[in-house]
Amino acid sequence: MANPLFDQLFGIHAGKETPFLILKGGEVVTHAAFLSMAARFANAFRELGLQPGDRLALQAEKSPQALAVYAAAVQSGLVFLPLNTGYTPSEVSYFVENSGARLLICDPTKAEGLRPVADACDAGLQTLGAEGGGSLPELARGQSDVFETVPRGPDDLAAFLYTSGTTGRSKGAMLTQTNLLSNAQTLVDVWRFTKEDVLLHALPIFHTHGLFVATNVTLLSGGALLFLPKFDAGDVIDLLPKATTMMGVPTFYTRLLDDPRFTGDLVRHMRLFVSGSAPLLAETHVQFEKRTGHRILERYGMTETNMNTSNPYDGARRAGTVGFPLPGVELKITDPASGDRLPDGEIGQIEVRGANVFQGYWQMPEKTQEELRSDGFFITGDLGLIDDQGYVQIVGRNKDLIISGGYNIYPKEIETVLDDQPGVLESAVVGVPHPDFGETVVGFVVAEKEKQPDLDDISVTVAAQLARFKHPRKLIVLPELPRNTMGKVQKNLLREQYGDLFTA
Ligand code: MLC
Ligand code: AMP
Repeated sequence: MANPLFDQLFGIHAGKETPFLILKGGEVVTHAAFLSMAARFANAFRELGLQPGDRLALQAEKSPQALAVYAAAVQSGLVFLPLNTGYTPSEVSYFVENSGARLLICDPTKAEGLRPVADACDAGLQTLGAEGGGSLPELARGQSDVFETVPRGPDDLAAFLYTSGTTGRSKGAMLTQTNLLSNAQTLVDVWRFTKEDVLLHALPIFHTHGLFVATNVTLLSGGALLFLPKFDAGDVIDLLPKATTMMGVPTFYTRLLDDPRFTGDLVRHMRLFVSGSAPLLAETHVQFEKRTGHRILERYGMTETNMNTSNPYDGARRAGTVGFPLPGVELKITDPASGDRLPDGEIGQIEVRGANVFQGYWQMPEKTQEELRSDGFFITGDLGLIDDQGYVQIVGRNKDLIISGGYNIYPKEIETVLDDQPGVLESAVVGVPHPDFGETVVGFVVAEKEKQPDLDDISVTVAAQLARFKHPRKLIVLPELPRNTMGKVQKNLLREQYGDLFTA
């Protein structure tokens, strides 16, 4: 029996001395070297007692080794659970406990803080550093670089990606081999990836965009990644001459446009720029074309579904739209109240169905039922319409979500922390426009009677509990929150009133 995801992404490159990862300093990791590294990790996991189906959580800096942990997890039939490197131990604790992970791999600098987390959850703890050191590589060093791939079926789980929820509790989106593979195959086709492609990869590898879209598409087509540890405009500008394609969140493109070194000449040879994870402003689209002659291709996806729609490779890439449903993806606009399909041109909730759509949220049957219909349509929580030329436009969200620099932030999670602080009666968190991050977080607190909340103390507590990207960039004390007649907080009024805090 086979393991389709491993066989088609990784196995096909066995023994090839072709470049897979090209690092910032020019070092090359060939496909063969990468697969040897992955096999050693897989043998190490076996020695640690991991069994197929076990969850493996990884919170490590981006490196070839961290990517090889993904390959090793797939080869071993484990469920891979990548975690944002910004998460605090208390955030990581939830993911490890909720997923029942058997092993947590973290940066050596975080091991002390995470040891109690792993112990409390009865999980093993190994370390992996940004430069490839740590206890896991040490254990792997003594292992064979041959590993017999564990057989897996198309419906077996390959990954859990946690996505926050409106109730404040993150949900583990269960993704199968087919979910990942079918989407990667579609994207290779529609975006015309080949083994000649060199994709400039500056995204993190703990989210759908950097891990499944950029990496899987490159693996499947046999191309190479220019593998940068993070986005840095200077590094990207230095390396773009060596790339043929690039994928990024809108912040990447606005930061590049802000840099005078980013010129048309630098990228004339490029084949494709893709943007997603957050709305690309029409203005960015226009400026980018003016500067470079290239039209950014915007697409729309989600953790739960991988990619759903894309602007066309040939044909008009229209600013302010996310293009057409991908082959194999059905998309409809429905009335949020009745669930009935709405005619083209009308705004409603976006629902999608296809081999790309996840299996549900880990151990949350009610949440799964609320969002994943029995006929297979997933209610995305995004609001949109299909225009008269069939392009999908996202016009808003039916979920209380902020997207900052491509990271999703659920206000409820921050409100829960703010509400707990001394002197705070209640709070509300909203997203407001931000020139760099697209949106950013603002927190409003109402004081308890005759109390004065200490905003500095609150910031310190927030910092200890939540990842930096979730921290309110401004905290404001209000006498009361605006409410409608039903008593519901009118966040739209807060967004309107404070909408120009960062853009004025
Ligand atoms: C970093 N910071 C952020 C932040 N990223 N704050 C808010 N929002 C973010 N996204 C913090 C840093 O810790 C730092 O804190 C400060 O903000 C500014 O640092 P920076 O150096 O400017 O940050 P930087 O490292 O450059 O990160 C910005 C970024 C990065 C945009 C390059 O966030 C990024 O790579 N985003 C990509 C996210 C992504 O891959 N999303 C895909 C999700 S998948 P301090 O203390 O110094 O002020 C998905 C599905 C789909 O959505 O469709 O793709
Ligand atoms: P995540 O849960 O991190 O996968 O984020 C998914 C959400 O990002 C979607 O539900 C959308 O709200 C948003 N998103 C992704 N791509 C786009 C896009 N091109 N335009 C607007 N929003 C997007």
